[in-house]
Amino acid sequence: MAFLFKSKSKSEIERGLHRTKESFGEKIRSIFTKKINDPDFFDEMEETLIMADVGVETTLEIIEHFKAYIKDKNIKDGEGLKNLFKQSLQDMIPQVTFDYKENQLNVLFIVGVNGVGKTTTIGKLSHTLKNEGKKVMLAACDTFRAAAIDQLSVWADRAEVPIIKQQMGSDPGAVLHDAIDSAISKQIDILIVDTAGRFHNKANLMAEIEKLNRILNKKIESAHKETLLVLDACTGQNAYVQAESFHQSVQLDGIILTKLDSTAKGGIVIHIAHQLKLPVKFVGIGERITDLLPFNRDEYIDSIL
Ligand SMILES: Nc1nc2c(ncn2[C@@H]2O[C@H](COP(=O)(O)OP(=O)(O)OP(=O)(O)O)[C@@H](O)[C@H]2O)c(=O)[nH]1
Ligand SMILES: [Mg+2]
Repeated sequence: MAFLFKSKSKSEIERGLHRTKESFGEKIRSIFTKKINDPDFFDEMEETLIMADVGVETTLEIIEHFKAYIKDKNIKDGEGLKNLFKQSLQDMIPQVTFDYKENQLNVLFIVGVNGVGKTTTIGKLSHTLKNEGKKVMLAACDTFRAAAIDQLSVWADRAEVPIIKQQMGSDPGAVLHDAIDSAISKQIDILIVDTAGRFHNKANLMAEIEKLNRILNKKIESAHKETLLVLDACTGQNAYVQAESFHQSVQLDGIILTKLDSTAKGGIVIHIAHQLKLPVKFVGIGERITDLLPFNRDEYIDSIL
């Protein structure tokens, strides 16, 4: 395993999370000006976490955890208390890095419902990976709309990476077939596959993703594959429902959470990571090609607290 993405500076992380920091963070920080024997302390904490999309179940677990730490350490206020809360949050979120394998083809399937930011994220990923010296190729497997292929081509141009595509309506499986052949012959490090977000219905969408997975497994056994679900952080609890539903049908390896710059409810990160045991691997913090960060649990928690 190699950690590819260089850590971004603190100011970039804070820029991306400024809305969450200002609303969720401010409320949380103000709770810690109180002592735990204040009758409102835990009620306010519960309300603040739920309002920030942490989810009821996860919120109650965090508070229970926090109370156990308090009892154990016998700390009742100040920085020490805040640190125990920080620890309670850390316990809820797995810390992961992007799992990249050297000297072999890595394939990233980017899945998610329409409009969440799949294509944009692929553009950002390509740019970053290419800048880190990797050979990247794109596969336009969203053949459902002509605009989807055109949009991915624009991102391929911007990131200066090759793209394998066919006409609208062609079989996504055939595109993947071509892309794998081309990736192998060009010794590509990372093939990123764009998939359709809209389909006739959900069952068809899942079946299509499974079909692409089968094609990959059949064609090349040695490729390292990851299926990453893209979710729009602005959709809050609905993003959680999407994650749950995809996770039941397709084996997911992680989440990319986009549009964190546009929401004050960044608590959804904690909810998804904890309840589905799915790591958030990247976060989108804007529409520019550089607006993608590797998700870092501790930086995330620090920027809130
Ligand atoms: N503010 C903000 N906007 C984003 C981010 N990521 C994507 N977007 C915007 O979200 C919109 C949809 O992005 P797309 O990449 O087209 O989404 P998609 O999932 O490929 O959509 P379909 O192909 O229709 O399924 C675009 O306007 C993007 O600019 C982000 O991190 N922050
Ligand atoms: Mg798209």
